This record gives sequence, structure tokens and C-alpha cells, in this order.
Amino acid sequence: MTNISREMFQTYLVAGTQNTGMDDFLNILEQALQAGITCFQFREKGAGSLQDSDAILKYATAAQALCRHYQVPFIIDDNLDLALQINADGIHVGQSDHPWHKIETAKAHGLITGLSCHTEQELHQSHNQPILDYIGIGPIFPTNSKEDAKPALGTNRLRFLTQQSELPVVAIGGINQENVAQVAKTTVDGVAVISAVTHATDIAQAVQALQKPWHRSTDEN
Ligand code: 3NM
Repeated sequence: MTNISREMFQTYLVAGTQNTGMDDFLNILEQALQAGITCFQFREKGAGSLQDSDAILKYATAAQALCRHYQVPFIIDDNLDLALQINADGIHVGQSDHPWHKIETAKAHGLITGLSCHTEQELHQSHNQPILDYIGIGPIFPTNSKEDAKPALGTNRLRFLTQQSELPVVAIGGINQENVAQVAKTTVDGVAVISAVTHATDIAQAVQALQKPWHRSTDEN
């Protein structure tokens, strides 16, 4: 079982081959791991994603091996069967993914469990749920990476929701080098990104820029 710390959510990369192209997926992941991402979620979903289960298994297994090498937790989006089959470190589910059944089963197998929340009500439903390990809140800003994304919450709303969560919170949606400092000020534990890393021309620089607000506050303490 993987130990959970708040630091684990600081620079959380989410990606599937639909974000990178099949040829570049593992290369981009390895560059991000080398640059110091603290968590990775394999999210093979949406337009252009792989549909063939053998192909999905192949990429998931290869990504998991890389994450193990860099000792970074490997989380799978939504696909509980795959997570159990390859013994992933955790699963992340959305509100429309029949979350509680999956979270219960995953927890019974010792996996890290994460749930996406967009509203106060969804957040309150997750309160006092010992089987849940962290919350994702989003989208904070408009995003092109999720077709069915909800309206952007903005950082004031993010701060309000984060203050009500006892669980670690990771913010997601439209976060990039330019706005990460603003997000970090809300007391979230970290940021999850797709395009800010997968579409970066310099991946190491992108990861470091996303980490900067947290490193700066550590330096100042
Ligand atoms: N979930 P980018 S937004 C996977 O609101 C995902 O729960 C979201 O991609 C949510 O960093 C999102 O490129 C896409 O905006 C994040």
C-alpha cells in the first residue's frame, strides 16, 4: 500500500495517449517524472483515446513501470478493473462514474481513492468518508482537455470549497504556469494538469514552473 501525504498532490500530471499521441506518450511521461511530478494519473478518455483493451493495458503497464522507477504513485482514472488487474496505486473517479461503489471496492484492495467534486453538495457527501483519500476540485479555469467540463469555478470559489475539506485537495482545469501562483494561494495541496505539461515545448521547465509557488513558500518558512 502506498503512503499518502499532502505533498503527493503537489504536481499531479494527468494524461493519456489522446493528449500526447501514442508515439510520444511514454517519452513525455518520463520527462515529467524526471522533472519531479509527484503523482501521475493514467486517463485514457475522450476523443482520440484508445478503445482496444489490449492497447490500453500495454500503455498502462508501461506507464506504471516508469512511475515505479521514479517512485511516483500511479493512479488510474475511472477504470477500476484495469487498476485491480495491474495493481495500480490508486483510482480517481468522477461524479458520473458510479463513484461510491468503485471507491469502496478500490479501498477494500488497499488502493488510494480520489473523487472529483464541483459543488459544495458533492463535497459534503464526501465528508466523513474514511474510504476516500483526496478530492479533485475543478475546473478552476476553462479547459480544452475535457469535453464535458463544467463551468469554471474561479479561485475564490476554489478557496471557499478547499476550506471546507479535511481531505487533501488538488485543483484541476485550465491551470498553467501563468495562473498557478493564484491557485496555490487558495491553500490547495497541489495542481493537476494535462495540457500545461503535455503541450509544453520544454517539459522540465513547465513542471518546475508549476512547482514554484510551493517551493517558494517552503523556502520562506
Ligand atoms: N477534469 P487541462 S478538468 C481531467 O473539472 C479534467 O474535474 C476536470 O486539463 C474537472 O489541465 C480536466 O489541460 C482537464 O485544463 C484538465
